[in-house]
Order: sequence, then C-alpha cells, then structure tokens
Amino acid sequence: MNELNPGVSDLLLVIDVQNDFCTGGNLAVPGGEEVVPIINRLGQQFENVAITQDWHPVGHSSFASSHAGKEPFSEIDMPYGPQTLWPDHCIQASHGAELHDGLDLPHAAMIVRKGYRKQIDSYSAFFENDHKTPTGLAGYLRERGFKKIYCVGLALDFCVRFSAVDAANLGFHSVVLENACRAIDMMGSLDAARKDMADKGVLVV
Ligand code: VGL
Ligand code: ZN
Repeated sequence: MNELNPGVSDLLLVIDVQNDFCTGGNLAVPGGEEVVPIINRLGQQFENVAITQDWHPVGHSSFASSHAGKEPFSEIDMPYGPQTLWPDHCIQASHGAELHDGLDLPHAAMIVRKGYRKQIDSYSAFFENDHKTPTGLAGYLRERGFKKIYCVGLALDFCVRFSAVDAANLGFHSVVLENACRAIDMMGSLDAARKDMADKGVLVV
C-alpha cells in the first residue's frame, strides 16, 4: 500500500471496527478482526483519520427483538423503506459497541456515531437510512478541506458500501480499500454492493 502516498487532503475513514462485528460479537462479520492490523498499518500512512461507531439505543428498530415474531436477517418495511433486521448489536456504551481494542489510531481526530435514533437505522457514515438525515460528517470533511476519502472497515456490503457511495454522491473522491474490509455477504448483498459502488463512481481497489 505504499503507493497510496496520502496527502493533506486525503482522509482514512475507519468504519465500525467494533467488537460486535468481530469474532465472538453479536453480529460477527466473518474475519472481521483481520482488518485491525491492516488498518493500523494504513493509519500510519495517513495524517488524517476519522472513525465511525454504530451506536444503537436498547430496543432499536433495526433489532429483530424489537418486532414480535421477527427473526434476525429478515426484512421489514419501515416508513423510510425496507430494513433488514439484525441481532441486537452495538448497544450504546456496551462492550460490543467499543472499538476493537487492537485498533491503534491515536491520531484519529474525529469519531462519528450513527444509528442512535431509535426509529431509524444508519448504515452510512453520512446519512441515516432515509438517505436524508445527515450525521454531520460531510460538513466536517468539507470544512477541513478533505477531497479524497479512503473507506475501510466493516461491513463491506453494508456500512462501508453506503458510506462510500454517499461520499461519491457528495462530491468527494471515494475509494474503498477492499483488503481492509470484510463482508457479511447475505442474500446477494456483496454482489449488490459491488455493483452499486461501481455504478456510483466509487473506486474499489
Ligand atoms: C452494520 C448492520 C447493522 C455495519 C451496522 O456496520 O455494516 N451492519 N449495523
Ligand atoms: Zn447497526
């Protein structure tokens, strides 16, 4: 990855590298923790790093347990569109919501939390799943003058996908470093993610 040679207008966006998405977690992504050393090495090359954290209240509407008779990984219709239901995960201030403790990014200047409104999920680091409610990250990145966003983390086919696509739609150069991501890969989600990212001008390398 030495050829990246990131400059002052480049930012590494580290998405949801939290205990619940790693082995032993409530919504474990296969091999999730394998991204930790890869991201740590990348982080040493980037002067600018931001981190996201999935951050749900107890009883969040994206949890299957909040809907009588519904199983995890099924889908329901929400006012803002279809929503996959998940096992309870990344509950605010729980161990599962903490960043993986091997993550070594002391210079990260920003941590964005998302998914903290009970009635709406947020995969993207930029907008909640209504694709309208902003998290504030775009304003931060613009005000800081960043032009190119390198997305890494978990999960490639959910939060990384939607973050990278929104970054491109917002006018940033958006790059996904695939070897620093892992996917959930359920019901065609990884193929759909690849297609969506390609269609929206995200560079996947
Ligand atoms: C994520 C499902 C639910 C992710 C977050 O980080 O990709 N996926 N919440
Ligand atoms: Zn979540």
